[in-house]
Amino acid sequence: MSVQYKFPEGFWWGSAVSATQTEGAANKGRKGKNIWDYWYETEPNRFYEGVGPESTSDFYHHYKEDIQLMKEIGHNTFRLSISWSRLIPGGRGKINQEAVNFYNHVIDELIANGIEPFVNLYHFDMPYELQEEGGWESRSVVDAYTTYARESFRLFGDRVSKWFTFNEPIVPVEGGYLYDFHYPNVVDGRRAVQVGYHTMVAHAQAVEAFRASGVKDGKIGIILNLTPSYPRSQNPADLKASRIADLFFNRSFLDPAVLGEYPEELIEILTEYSQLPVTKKDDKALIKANTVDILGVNYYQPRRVKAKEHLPNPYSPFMPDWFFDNYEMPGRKMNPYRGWEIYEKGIYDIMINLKENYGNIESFVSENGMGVQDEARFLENGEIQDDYRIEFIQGHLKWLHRSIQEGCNAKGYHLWTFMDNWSWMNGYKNRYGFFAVDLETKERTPKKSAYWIKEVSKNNGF
Ligand code: BGP
Repeated sequence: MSVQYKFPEGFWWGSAVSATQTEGAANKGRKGKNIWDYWYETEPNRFYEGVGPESTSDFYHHYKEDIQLMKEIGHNTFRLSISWSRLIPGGRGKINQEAVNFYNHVIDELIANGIEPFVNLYHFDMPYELQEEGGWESRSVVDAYTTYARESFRLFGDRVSKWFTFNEPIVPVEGGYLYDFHYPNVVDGRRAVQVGYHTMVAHAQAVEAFRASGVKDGKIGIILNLTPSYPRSQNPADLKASRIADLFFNRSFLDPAVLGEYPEELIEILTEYSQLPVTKKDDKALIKANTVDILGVNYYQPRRVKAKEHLPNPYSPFMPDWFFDNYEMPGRKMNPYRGWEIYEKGIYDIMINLKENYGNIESFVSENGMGVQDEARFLENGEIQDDYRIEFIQGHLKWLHRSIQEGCNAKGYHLWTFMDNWSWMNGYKNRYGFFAVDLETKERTPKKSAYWIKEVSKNNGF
């Protein structure tokens, strides 16, 4: 078979999951409560079809079977997250030995099957007690997170060498403090800025702890959902709008994580509107000294932006969208089953940007995927015929391939996600997996894309 798009040797093929969305056993194994457990208990109606975080593929009990399936479809890497409230119920204090055993088993099983574990520490799942203490608004929570990170390196760093501090840290800022789709449902730009800033300090402290931990040949990074910001036109007002959206939603984490400093223009805007966060004297040096080794890039869709058409209400709390409006570009290609734009070239633009402006940092696509509503309609002869997903992945891989040919330092591709999973407020609305799961029987069924990716991984291209 001739392979037109051949990837560099050792390319990472795999998929990504998060603890809350996959493990299940939300109240088992001495796990503490996190904000999702709490929010679901108190407001179940806010979750799609009233389905909460207890309802998953139950990776907690099925990990062995799942790791065999990963091996079967050619994964050589797999990203999971540790649940903070499972490892340290309550967020600080005593380590839960049952959790240590569980993660040890998963890590050992992956390695025994030739799959390198990539471990992420925080995927939207604040321990409930720490949220009560103020969550990311509170500096003591930043320190509790650092201890959690240090303990994780100590417990698992002998076998795990790729570590990530946060997945999409901007999302809890947007969801929890700007747009009301994560707990604690605050809508307040000033508090959002503080949360984003403290997350970055927590990240830098974890990187520092990692370097002191002596994990052998280890790399530490962060996973960012980089959403290229494209202006409606080249007129100065549109260009400015897209630059500001980029500052808030990409560069607010990308610059300090990779370059060790915040963009001047972002600081100027926050200064002008009196929105600077509370900081400590040594933070600047801490962030400067603890930049990442590796960057995970999550990419689903671009952001299209135009100049603001209506002036902000001066009495409303500060919001990033004072500065731009989203733009629905006519003729853009849409995912008809999810409502997000599909723009494959975005992945290339991101990689070129990393090459040109971020020292060509080692990176990989840590999430990319196509969510589909009511996917059961594509079931034929017991298999979901997800040709649309194959086409989606292929389209993105072609652009990724091109970026590598042009010298970008991209090392792998992880699909979101391995198996259909519970997705925060969206429950099981959008299906993303290579595998479908029956939530009653827990039976796993490969989709057509699972057979396809198996070939791609085997041939290291397509
Ligand atoms: C990313 C998150 C994942 C997952 C994915 C799909 O932003 O890292 O956790 O939720 O988005 O999102 P959804 O199921 O809402 O379509």
